Amino acid sequence: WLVWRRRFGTIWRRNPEPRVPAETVNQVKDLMAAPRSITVPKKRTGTSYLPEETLERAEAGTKFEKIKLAKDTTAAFTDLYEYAAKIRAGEMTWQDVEDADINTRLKWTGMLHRAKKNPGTFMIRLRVINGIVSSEQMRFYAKTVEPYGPEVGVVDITTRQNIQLRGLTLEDGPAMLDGLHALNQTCIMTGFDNIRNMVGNPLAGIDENEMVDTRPFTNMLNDLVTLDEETGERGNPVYCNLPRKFNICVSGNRDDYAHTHINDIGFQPCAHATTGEMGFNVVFGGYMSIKRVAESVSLDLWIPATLEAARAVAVATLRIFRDEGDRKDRQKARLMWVIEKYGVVAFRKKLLEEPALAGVRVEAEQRQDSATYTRRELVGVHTQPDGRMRVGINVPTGRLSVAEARSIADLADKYSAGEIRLTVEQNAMLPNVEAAELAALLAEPALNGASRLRVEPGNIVGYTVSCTGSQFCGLAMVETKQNAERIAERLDELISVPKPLRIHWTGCPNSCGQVQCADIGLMGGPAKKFNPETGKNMAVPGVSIFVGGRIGEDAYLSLDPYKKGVPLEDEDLLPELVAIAKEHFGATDK
Ligand code: SRM
Ligand code: SF4
Repeated sequence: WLVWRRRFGTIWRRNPEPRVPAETVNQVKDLMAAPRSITVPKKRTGTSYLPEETLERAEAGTKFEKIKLAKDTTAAFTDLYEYAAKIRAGEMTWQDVEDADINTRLKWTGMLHRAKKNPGTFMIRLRVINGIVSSEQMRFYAKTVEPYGPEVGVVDITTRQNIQLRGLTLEDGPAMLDGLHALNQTCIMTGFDNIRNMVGNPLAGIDENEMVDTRPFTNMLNDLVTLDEETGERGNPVYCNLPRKFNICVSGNRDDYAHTHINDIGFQPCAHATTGEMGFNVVFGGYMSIKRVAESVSLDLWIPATLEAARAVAVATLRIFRDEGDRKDRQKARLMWVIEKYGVVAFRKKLLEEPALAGVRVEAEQRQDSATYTRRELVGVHTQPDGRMRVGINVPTGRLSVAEARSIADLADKYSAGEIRLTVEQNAMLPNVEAAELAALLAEPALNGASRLRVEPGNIVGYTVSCTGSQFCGLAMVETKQNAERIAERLDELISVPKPLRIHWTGCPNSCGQVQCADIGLMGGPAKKFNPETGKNMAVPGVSIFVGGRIGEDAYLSLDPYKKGVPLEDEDLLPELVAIAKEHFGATDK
């Protein structure tokens, strides 16, 4: 009895007499009554980082701001597991999940509900840092989507050098997330108001013209977003309540494969004019959207190419963006609008005053080497500085079937020590292929008809890019990937072009397919066509055509459509494309 009482006595006694001396009790009471001078640590959430003024604007903001405030987005990291467990236990279905959770907050776990096109299934947007994937990860993607069948269970390479998996159900989410984490990859904080995949140089480390190896930079930036510095856990609450999406990329050479001109922050490598020290000119505010497409602006700012300096620029910019970005109008909530609110000169001053940049050496923008530079191609076979080969493989419109994903993994294991690289043109590459093994690689059945993968796809098919389109995207006005693949093949039968013809497709004006950057950009939209049966012009799916976008050092965004309302049928579109290819890109009939 005594032993038992010593252990459980205080719990067992119904009315335990106070054991603390009365004097101490009174002291505690006084302390509680006194005005609080000690700050009680708040639970660290996305919202807890917002200053009072930002919080007020968020409270009066869009419905999405209210969703983020009603329940902090950091809750999604545990909600996913709880919902999945309950669904598996038969206690609820996905339809029972609160709308704001399933369609918005779960995006903080990288799971994007395909509510309109495939209700109950999710697209998973990964973080493929610098576009580098291992064969093991590629096999994991294939295994993850396989159960959902060939129509829905596909692996897409995206225009951010990234991967999206399709078909997953909510109850399968935790196993996918845990599996990814076990392979040192994540998908958290990739959708909605988050910082997207860190795009880098697909040739990092194997580049004869490399100025900066982008891999440490993209890794550092990825950690900044996805790791909580205080706890070491996944998900940094500091960036869990941004006003809108945010894009960062790091270029490693003059080719600018990462597209610094259309990212919110773009690091452009450039040596210091007097010392020769390698650094970055940093450009800001580039973006594309339904209402506005803006090229990045220079703030006349150069930093040394150190992780500390690049991190400081990102932290300072994100702090301003998070706290000062628009919360009332999502069309004005991108970084460029904050820059314009201040004006470029004042924004630069503000940025440099940020605590994160204290002690960081910032100089005026350095002038890039003026010698003419020719942008290099990524598709096909190219020799690396060490004599080995990089082999760029075309993945038509970035879509990989389960079998194709496994083929790439097998090829990587056999020829490139298990390494695969992705490009923003939605293609793949095998680096470090031994010259002696090249012939065997090029003779592999997977690259010669056994799958859609090809090393020599020609100047049209190999350079066709396409956004997701209406098959899975609820915002799409037209189907894109299938049209893009077919039109590229048909054009290739009709014409020859002397150099790559970059045709980009995008299903709506959000321009995920970056049509303004393309030689020829096709943006889904309304069109009319004469219908002989009714004798009237009828509404049909169509495209607006953009011509003359450029990428690389000489980047140019083609903002105004060349032609609008072209029906999306081969008999209408093909002649238009042939004519444009002949007039502007030196095409000749085959
Ligand atoms: Fe995008 C929204 C797909 C790159 C601008 N984008 C969407 C959503 C999430 C809409 C939705 O919920 O369905 C699309 C998902 C469809 C799906 O099922 O795949 C979607 N965007 C894509 C991807 C997959 C296109 C592709 O096939 O490659 C790209 C994924 C990149 C990644 O890995 O993270 C993708 N989106 C882009 C880019 C290009 C880029 O980043 O270089 C842009 C223009 C650049 C930019 O953001 O400034 C882009 N996506 C948008 C926008 C317009 C943003 C804005 O400020 O208004 C939306 C709409 C939105 O966010 O409200 C959007
Ligand atoms: Fe969807 Fe439009 Fe983006 Fe294409 S451009 S993926 S249709 S949002």
